[in-house]
This record gives sequence, structure tokens and C-alpha cells, in this order.
Amino acid sequence: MSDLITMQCEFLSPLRGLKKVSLLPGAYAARLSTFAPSELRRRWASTEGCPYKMKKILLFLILCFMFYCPSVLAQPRTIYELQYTTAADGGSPWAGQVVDCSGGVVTQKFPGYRPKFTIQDPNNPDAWGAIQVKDWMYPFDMYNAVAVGDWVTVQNVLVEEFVGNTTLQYQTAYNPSYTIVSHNNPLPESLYIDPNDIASPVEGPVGEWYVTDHSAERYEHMKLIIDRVMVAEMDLGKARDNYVLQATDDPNIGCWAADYLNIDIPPTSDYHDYVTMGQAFCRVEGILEQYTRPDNGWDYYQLLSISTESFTIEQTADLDDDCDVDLGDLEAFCGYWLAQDCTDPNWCGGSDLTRDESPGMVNGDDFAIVAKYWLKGKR
Ligand SMILES: [Ca+2]
Ligand SMILES: [Ca+2]
Ligand SMILES: [Ca+2]
Ligand SMILES: [Ca+2]
Repeated sequence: MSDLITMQCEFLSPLRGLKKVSLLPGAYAARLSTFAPSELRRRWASTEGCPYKMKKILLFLILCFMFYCPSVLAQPRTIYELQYTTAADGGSPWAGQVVDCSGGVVTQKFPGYRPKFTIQDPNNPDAWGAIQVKDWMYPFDMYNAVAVGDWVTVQNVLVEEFVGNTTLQYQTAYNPSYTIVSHNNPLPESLYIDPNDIASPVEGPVGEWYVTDHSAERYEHMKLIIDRVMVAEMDLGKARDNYVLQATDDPNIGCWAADYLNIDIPPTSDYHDYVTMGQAFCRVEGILEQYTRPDNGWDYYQLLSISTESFTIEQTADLDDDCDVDLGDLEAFCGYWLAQDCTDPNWCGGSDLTRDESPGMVNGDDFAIVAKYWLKGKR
């Protein structure tokens, strides 16, 4: 056996790219596991110099090792590795392969026929940092076990492009597993982007909508914030539940959004109560999802709100109505310092933030609110 393990066979050469090597079967198999199937076939076909019997023995050893020691073979991939792509269609280079993923923090969960959740790796805050996990294994033990804020890793999951979204499919056929590494992690900060960073689709033939700029692919399933937008159109998209969030100062800038993930929408509505035509928001926070069904005339990205907290209509302590809290607001606040005649509706220029009596006054209690929200809304 030891002779077999340490033999120097020409068979090793095409696989390792070396003339003479000695390897334990485990390391050998681990090395092989890093090759794509097509590359393995090519290299196997090129081992003509190796005796057929020896090739069979080596193959047997490798398969034995792969069967008994899968955890040694596994090379966990980061979310970034699974998502990053330069492909024009935005597809993951790992699509179709079964992988382990070092995972990230659960940012939202969505029940359904096949429940799903999103994990985001805070180590990649700017792009390619999040991915969707879908549980196919009834009664959905994994989905039920994980909570928002858990850091979750998954093993033996199929990478699949599902209607435009890179998805880790948790399916019986691949003997998957998961690990909750830790609980109560802070959720990754949402990334401020311009609404135009999520290009809106344009209507091709009537009723068909395709996005021509797929640069938002890098944000797929990440937590994002856009600010200073208003609802400009509704009832768009496949489910007639998409709306346009348009920059309040430029009608040419906007993106598509939807509320189907939102835990606070009324049961009979497609929209959160805040989403009405013309409604302006200081900020809208959400998770980006793609919807691609070219056969049905669709390819677009949509910002999905998560809860009521996803929407900021007015920024608390923003006294000069520019959606942030900074020196301009502090200056306005100081102009009313210790005023004692604050009444509805002006409340001393908004500086009586407590509004707990009428007439009220501007004092330390109000300043505490300014301090609490200081710099909120600043990019
Ligand atoms: Ca995509
Ligand atoms: Ca993707
Ligand atoms: Ca302000
Ligand atoms: Ca007050």
C-alpha cells in the first residue's frame, strides 16, 4: 500500500502539473476536488502513460477517501466567491456545483412553499456580499432553526441561478447540513446607493420589461438604502406589485421596488400602507432581488422593503427639512432654546421635540432627542 501511495507515476503529472510527486490519498483527493468536472475529464484523458490497472487503483483510493472524508475535501466558499462574476448575464461561476459556504448573518426570513432567507457577510460591505438560501426539506428544520442575526454556514448545497438570483439550494439529494455559528450578531449596515445604481427596466415590446444595465448585480440580496425618493408609479411588474421610487429632485432617476417580503403589509394588500402615489420618503431601506423570466417578458431588479422600519417618511430632529440631522438643525434648535410658548402645529419650529405639553418648552429633554439622532441621514 505504501508503495502505491508514494509511487511516482506519470498519472500524477497531468493532475498536479509536476513531474514527480508523492502524495497521501487524502491530499491527492482534496487537490482533485478543486478541479471543475470538465477539467478532471480532460486531465484524466491525458494520462495515457499510466498503466490502466494503476489508474484504476488510484481512482478507487480517491473515491474511498471522498466517500469517508467529505469534510476534509470541502473548501468552504465565501459568499463573495459564490456571487462575484464578470459574466454578462450575471450568473455565478459556481452555478450547478455543490459547495460549502462560510456564510454570513441572516438578515431576513421569508416563509412560503419553499421558505428562504438571506445571509450577508459583513466582510464584504460594498458588493457581492449577500446570497439567498432556500430550504426544500420539509418540515424545514433549517429554516425554522435560524433566526435573524444568526451567523449561519451551510454545507453541501447546490448553487443555482433561480429567476436571476444566485441561490443556495438546501436539498435532500446533496445531503446538506447547516451550522449556526453564533447568535445575535448585529445586522450588516445597509449600503447607501443612488437610486440609479439599480437601473430600472425599460419597456421593450409592449408589456415586456428588461433591464439593460445589470451593474446592480453586485448588490444582489444585500441590504441597501436609497434616500430622498417618492412613489412615482405603481402596479408594475410580473405580479403588478412593483412601484417606482423616483428621486425627489430628478424624474429621470429611479428604481423599482416591492413590498412582498414586508412583514407589516396588510394581508389583503400588495403594498405597505406608506406606499401611495406621490408619497415622499427621506429613506427607503431594503434587500435587492432580481426577477428574470425572459420567456415571460421580465428581467428587472427590485428593492424589497422588509418592515415598517424600512421606510423613513420624516427624519426625527430634522428641523430644516433636508432629511438629515446636522449643524443646520442644531442652529435652528438653538434659535428656540428655552422657548416656552410651543404649540401645535409649529412647536417652535419643530424644536419642541417632546411635544408632551401645550404650550411646551425647548429644553434638555428636546436636546437629548437631537443628540440621539445626530448625523442620522447623513451619507
Ligand atoms: Ca442576479
Ligand atoms: Ca448573483
Ligand atoms: Ca436637517
Ligand atoms: Ca420639549
